[in-house]
Amino acid sequence: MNSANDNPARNTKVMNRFDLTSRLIAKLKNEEAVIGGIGNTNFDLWAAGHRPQNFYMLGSMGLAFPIALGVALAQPDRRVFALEGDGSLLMQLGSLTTIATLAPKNLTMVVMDNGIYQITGAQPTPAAAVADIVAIAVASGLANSTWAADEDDFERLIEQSISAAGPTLIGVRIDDKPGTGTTRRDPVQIREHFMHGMGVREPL
Ligand SMILES: Cc1ncc(C[n+]2csc(CCOP(=O)(O)OP(=O)(O)O)c2C)c(N)n1
Repeated sequence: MNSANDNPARNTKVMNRFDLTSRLIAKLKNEEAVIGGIGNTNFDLWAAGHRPQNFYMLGSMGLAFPIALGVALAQPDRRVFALEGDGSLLMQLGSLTTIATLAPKNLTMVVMDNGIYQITGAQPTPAAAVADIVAIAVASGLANSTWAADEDDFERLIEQSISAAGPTLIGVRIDDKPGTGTTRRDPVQIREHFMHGMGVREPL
């Protein structure tokens, strides 16, 4: 019988969202799309260096992976990364089975697991006590799902995902720090910039 102490996530290093996001952004050379989930994941994406290919989700939890799925299906030749908090993903777990079924091989998902709803006051998420998000992803059909042991492992898993035969999910344990920046809260502008970045709008 497994207990919370057997959770493989507990054996991984506690890292930092902004540091990991910056490491990811530093690797991008091919106009890859990056979708940041609500709050801290998109704040740190913004702070890591705004790019026209970044999309910043405002308002609703759990939509980074579904939006990224749509982009990955619409533009199969483009690599798509999605960053989501553990609390947000737990509100939208059905997206994992949908992604496993449609299986776009150009999609890499990163779950930033701090075990809390940091931005609303650090209430514990269910993931903190009992759930193993990577195990949930594997059971949802996403066989290529792994906890990153440390920063080097995270970078290796990101690179590996680019040539993977199917979608990849990477779980990272992170500290309780808030996001580093603040996204400009203008959804229309965010959408237009992103569509331009995806090459589906005339230049602004
Ligand atoms: C559907 C919905 N429920 C609740 C909220 C309020 N809310 C906004 S962000 C957030 C917590 C997000 O937690 P997590 O995804 O784990 O990210 P973290 O804040 O820890 O970085 C909550 C509860 C919301 N925006 N949308």
